[in-house]
Amino acid sequence: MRPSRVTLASDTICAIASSAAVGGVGVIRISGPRSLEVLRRVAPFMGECPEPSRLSYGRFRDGQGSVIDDGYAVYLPGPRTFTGDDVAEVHGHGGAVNLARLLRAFQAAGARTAERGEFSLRAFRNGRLDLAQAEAIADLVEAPTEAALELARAQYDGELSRIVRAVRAALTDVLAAVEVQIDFVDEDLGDALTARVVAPLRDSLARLVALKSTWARGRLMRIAARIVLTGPPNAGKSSLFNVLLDRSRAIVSARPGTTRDFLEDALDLGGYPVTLIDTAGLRDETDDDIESAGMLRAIELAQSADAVLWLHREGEPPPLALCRHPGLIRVWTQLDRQPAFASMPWDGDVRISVVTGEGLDALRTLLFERVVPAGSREGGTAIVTSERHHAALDAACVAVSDAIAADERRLPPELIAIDVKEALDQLGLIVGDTTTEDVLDRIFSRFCIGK
Ligand SMILES: Nc1nc2c(ncn2[C@@H]2O[C@H](COP(=O)(O)OP(=O)(O)OP(=O)(O)O)[C@@H](O)[C@H]2O)c(=O)[nH]1
Ligand SMILES: [Mg+2]
Repeated sequence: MRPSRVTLASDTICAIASSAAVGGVGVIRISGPRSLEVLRRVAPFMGECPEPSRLSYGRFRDGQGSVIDDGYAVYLPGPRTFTGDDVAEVHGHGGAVNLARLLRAFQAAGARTAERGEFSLRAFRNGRLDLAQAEAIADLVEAPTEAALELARAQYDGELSRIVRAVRAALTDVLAAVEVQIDFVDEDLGDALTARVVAPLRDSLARLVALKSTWARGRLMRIAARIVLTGPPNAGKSSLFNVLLDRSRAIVSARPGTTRDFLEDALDLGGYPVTLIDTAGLRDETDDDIESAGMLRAIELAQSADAVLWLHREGEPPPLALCRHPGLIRVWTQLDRQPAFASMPWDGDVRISVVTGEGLDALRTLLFERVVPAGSREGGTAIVTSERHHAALDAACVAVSDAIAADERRLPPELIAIDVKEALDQLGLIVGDTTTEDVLDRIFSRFCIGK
């Protein structure tokens, strides 16, 4: 079994903080009480007591004193560092092999390799960040679109936490008022106390419900919607796939049955990450078993998709399996080849040509509307983007509703107190005040090493 993270908190840890891939500069980060000692062994040019927060240039050496790289080093004494511990950083040359060698030098000098998310976990434990903020770091580095990045930044800046803390503070006051009722059970404290309980409970519930409702948008930011391109062979699915992705990703050819297995790629649809999937053309008959396997996959993928494009050149209807799909969009393709159709009335959704670009903006708008429900497009940046936070908010809403109902039914204050405490605990899970060790372990182990 892995040792608990708690017992390791006093170690000095090191990791490659930049990407280990090829890059001009690579960063190694060290954190812990022995950071300076470890740094001085690898970067002797730092001297006995380097000036804090100041970059110095020199050569890095391994345990035998051989030069292994050169670059900048900096020493950042705690507690006003990212982790709250003493921290050191070196900026050497980038590249996996070079950085691995530098890292080995730090290990030989006495630092242990950090576990996933261990820097962020330390920042959390040392009170530099709350849990929602620490989680936002992982979201920030993994953000698939700028809009998702924006939300991660807002959470990192504490926007979500501020609301959660404000509601927790209000509920803590409510709990105090309820406990007074418990203590003075024989006296009739009357309306004054009701005002200190019911009104703030209702206000808290409204705020929690509003915050919870942002999950509709946050979820779409986190879990890419799936859009599947279907249609008869040669309809132009792969051509549209390439145009939407803005690169030649799929093979396009005038030969029907070009695409067989499906292809998928990530697309930024008005700030929302989506997965676009190109599939094999659907036709009634084929004696090619590979093609029919491809067609089966196409149908399966389309059935479970958030949106399905049915592309066709001649008004062919979608197969029965798809025609009731709620996210179906019927697209008449290759309009430039059939100018006569352009003015004809038609009950499909959009007509396009990838050659002239006609209809493509309308198609993008339609896709956006189909994938992102109207109610979830607006809103500030205090958005719930985590399943975990959503579950806690949900439970907190239930608990506060129960407390309100208990008060209305004049149930004993002890029962109201139980509900309010439950809500407080649930909200505490979001900011990390009531989170257990195994939950912390699970959260931080999904981080990258070096974060
Ligand atoms: N003129 C014109 N040709 C198009 C257009 N879209 C596709 N084509 C052509 O139609 C042919 C078939 O295009 P693909 O994109 O390969 O069609 P597909 O639906 O992926 O076909 P399969 O993979 O075989 O199912 C190619 O020769 C394309 O160049 C269009 O908008 N205008
Ligand atoms: Mg194709």
